[in-house]
This record gives sequence, C-alpha cells and structure tokens, in this order.
Amino acid sequence: MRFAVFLALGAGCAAAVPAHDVLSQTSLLKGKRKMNLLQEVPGLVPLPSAAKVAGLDTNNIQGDILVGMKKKQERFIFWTINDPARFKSTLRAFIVPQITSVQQLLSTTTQPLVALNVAFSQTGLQALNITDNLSDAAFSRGQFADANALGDPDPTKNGTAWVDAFRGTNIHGVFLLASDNATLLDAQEVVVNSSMGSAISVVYTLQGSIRPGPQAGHEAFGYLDGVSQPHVDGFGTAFPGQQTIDPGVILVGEQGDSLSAKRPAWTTDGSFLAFRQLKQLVPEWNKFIASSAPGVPGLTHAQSVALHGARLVGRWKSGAPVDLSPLVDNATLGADPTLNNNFDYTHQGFDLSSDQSHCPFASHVRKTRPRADLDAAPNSIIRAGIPYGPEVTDDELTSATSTLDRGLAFVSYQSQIAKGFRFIQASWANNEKFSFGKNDTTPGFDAVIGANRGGQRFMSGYDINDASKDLSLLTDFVVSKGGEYFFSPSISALRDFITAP
Ligand code: N7H
Repeated sequence: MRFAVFLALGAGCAAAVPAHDVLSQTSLLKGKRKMNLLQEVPGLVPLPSAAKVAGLDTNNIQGDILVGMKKKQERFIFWTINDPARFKSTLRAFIVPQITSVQQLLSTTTQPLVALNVAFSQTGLQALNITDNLSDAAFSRGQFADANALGDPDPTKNGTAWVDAFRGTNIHGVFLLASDNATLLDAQEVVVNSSMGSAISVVYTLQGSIRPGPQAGHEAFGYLDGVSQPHVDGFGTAFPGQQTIDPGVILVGEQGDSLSAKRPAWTTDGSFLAFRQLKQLVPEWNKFIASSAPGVPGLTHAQSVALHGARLVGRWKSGAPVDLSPLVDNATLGADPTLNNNFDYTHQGFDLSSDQSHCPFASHVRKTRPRADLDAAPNSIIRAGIPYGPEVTDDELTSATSTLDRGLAFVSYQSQIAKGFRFIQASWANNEKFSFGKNDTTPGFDAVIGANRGGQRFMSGYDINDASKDLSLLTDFVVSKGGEYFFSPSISALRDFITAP
C-alpha cells in the first residue's frame, strides 16, 4: 500500500512526503554521535562535568536552558496547532522520548545526533486546553503586545521590520533542533514535521549557525559572544567574576523564584524562553564606527576605530573587557575564562560614579549587567542565541549597505520575563537615565540594543578623553524583527501533564 505523510515546508504550506523518503531520513538519524555537538570556544566558561552538577534534576530540564550557548547549528521551527488531539498523542509517543536534557548535552557520549527541545506560547497552551495561569503577564499577552514596551517601532504599521509570523498570537510553539551538520538537521526536520503531519502547520523557520573559521563564537559584528553567563547555583562551579544566582532566577519553582507559590506544580523546572530575531546592520555599523571614532593620542586610526567599537560593546572583539584592557585589545585575556570576566568597573583611585575612562556607562555589557553599579541578581538571564544569515559580502562591505538578512537569533531563559529579558531591554538598555547615581544623569541608550521605537538615540562617555561628549547613534544597527515568548516545560511535565491522555 502506498501512503504519504505530510511535511510542512514553510509559511502555511504543507506538502506530502513519500513514506520512503521519511524512512531514509529516519535512518540518517540512527547511530551514535562521535563529535561533540557543541563547540568549545576559547574564552567561554567550559561546561561542568556531570560530576559537578549538584541539586538540580538535570535529567528533567530541557538542555537548551542551561547549555544553550555553544551550538554549532540550530533550527527554530515555529508552528501553530491544527489538531490538538493528534498533536498531543504524537508529542507523547514520538517527540517527548526524544527531548534532550541538560544531562545528555554534557557529554558527547550521551548527546543525540540532533538535540530536540520544545516550547509553547500562551496561545499554544490554550490550544491544548491548558488554562493554568503561569503568573507571567508578558508571556500571557505574547510578545506582539509587548513591542512598544520593548522599544520596537510600531509593528502594526506599514514598513514594520517584524516578520509576519510574529505579528499576532498565531504561533503556538517552537521546536529547537541543534546539531553540527545541516544534513542531520534536515533529516530531523522531515521526521519531526512528518510525524506531526496535519496536526500542525509550520508558520516560520529560522536557521542559525556558528560563524566560520576564526569567527566561531563571535556574533555578526565580530565580538566574542556568550562570555559572561550567570553561574546557576548547583550547576558547576563559578568562574572568577561570574555572578552566582539562585536556580529559581532561571528555573520556575526552584529556590529564588519569588512566584513559586502561585505557579502550578507542573511548571517546576521549566523556564520562560524569550525569542527575538535581531537583524544586525553589519556594514552600516562598521562604517559608523570608522567614521565616528575619536582620535586617541598614541593610537593609530585603526586602533582608535577598534577602541571605539569596543567601548560601545564593553568588550573587544577577542572578548577581553575594556574595563580591564582600556586602550588595546588583549587576545590572551579574551581567551581566558578565568580572567576575562573578573571585573566590576571599580578601580582604585577612580570614582565609580564618574569614571568612564575604563568603560562607558552606556556600553552594552555595562547596561545589561551593571556589576558594581547595581547588584541585581534577579535580573539575570541565560543567553542561548546563535547567529543567523550569511557572512557579509564584498558588495555589502563596499557599499556599506546590508542587502542580506543576518543577525542574532536571540534566546534568553528566565523564570520571570518581566525580571529577565524584558527588564534588561526596557528598563536598562532603553532607559537613557540608567545607570542611576552617576555624575551624568543621562548616560544614554545601550549603544548596541538600546531602542527608542525608531527615534533618535545617543550615548555619553564614548570618548575616552572627554566623557562629557554625547555620541548620536545615527540609526538602529540592531533591528528587531520581532519574536515570541514561550514556556519550555520540564521533560516530566511534557510527559505527565501536557501530553497526558
Ligand atoms: Fe548582548 N554584541 O555583539 O554587542 N552581548 N547582544 N544582549 N548581552 C554581550 O559576555 C549583542 C542582547 C546581554 O554579564 C556581549 O557574552 C548583540 C539582548 C547580557 O557582562 C556581546 C545583540 C540582551 C550580556 C553582545 C545582543 C542582551 C551580554 C559580550 C543583538 C538582553 C552579558 C560577550 C544583536 C535584553 C553582560 C558576552 C555581562 C553580552 C552583543 C543582544 C544581554 C559581544 C550584537 C537583546 C546580559
């Protein structure tokens, strides 16, 4: 008997995939992994060994939540549920047994060929008739309703950069597929989508990849990314300068989640996932940095330009913090995770409330983690994003104009969106008055991600020799293409609650 299963191919369209094709893809997914699925990037804190994990049920926590930053390739598949009954039964029988835990990701020998995680939006839970209140207002409303609060230009207006699929509350969930090779990702995508068949429609996909060669681990502007992550108490040991946080800052229901008592028991060990597609105008950024760099005595023009970019980010391209290396890059420092995070903006003989000679108040890393400026452990997130899009072409470089879409598939995990991603973006990055208590009461916008609904932005303190000058940030070099808020449940919740018959 000949039969076909359905494979959703892209925005709204579904095509039949012959069963033998699905079988051949399935066979690609058999076998053992020989190479680490994750990239060990110099400068980033190494993963804890299984032996150093204490007190957290790492077999029950979806892997991306605590081990998300080092993926080589990742595919985000966003979908809407058409047939809740079929969706539930397929998820239970086929997807849940394959969900990859934190524990599995910690060793190559236990990693699958393709890691698979799943998360649901508020409307996705509703589609499954789950009406519990998760006590997270941002999640309940969805990100589209939050665009204004996040500083995005109005996504309901013509000309919005928001991807159509993110406009509204139509997305019910996302599969996160991670591997080291596109053939395996393709195979898993076919197998997962065809198992779901008409139970879902895929409304959007985004492919992320680690950048090639020496850019591995660097985001699209060229800076090493993922250097500073909080240390979740119980998960490995803290490196110098790493902020130790209660597990409940990231994991719902754990010690430190102030809303535990209000949340249904099944949400324990889950985490809220904030997804954002952030387009980066790389040639435009390069041109702006080159043309606005103040000359610095003793530095060549190229060195002044590199310093200017580093002061806007707060780290050099190597990952070395400007707070520790304020004039020139230091690749050895950047590559050493025992040194590259060990700073807090205080320096003997310098006043924390006025010193910007080491690092501007409005640099990206200082805005998003103020360290000694403000002790704010509950406002921590774990970042698990990955770059997307092609490398910059020669034509784009020459014309200083982006013609291709590239940037960051931003993912953060937190137990409360209002205290995590949303707070950092809205109350710190977009708040020209933050950090507080400085001699300059308006330090300006986060130079990288600060957003003013498309309006003008500025930062102060960019010039190492004259902190009184403001820099007009001519355009948004990071453009929000929107996103959605999701909840990433524990594996037992997926099995015993979400898909319970
Ligand atoms: Fe950010 N960038 O290249 O400039 N980020 N980030 N980020 N970010 C960090 O420590 C970047 C974004 C945080 O603990 C580094 O990983 C870009 C959003 C936090 O010292 C670099 C985009 C939010 C930290 C970048 C982007 C954050 C951090 C330094 C968008 C939250 C840790 C390397 C396209 C709302 C701060 C590192 C600390 C670091 C960049 C987005 C937050 C290089 C290009 C949306 C908390």
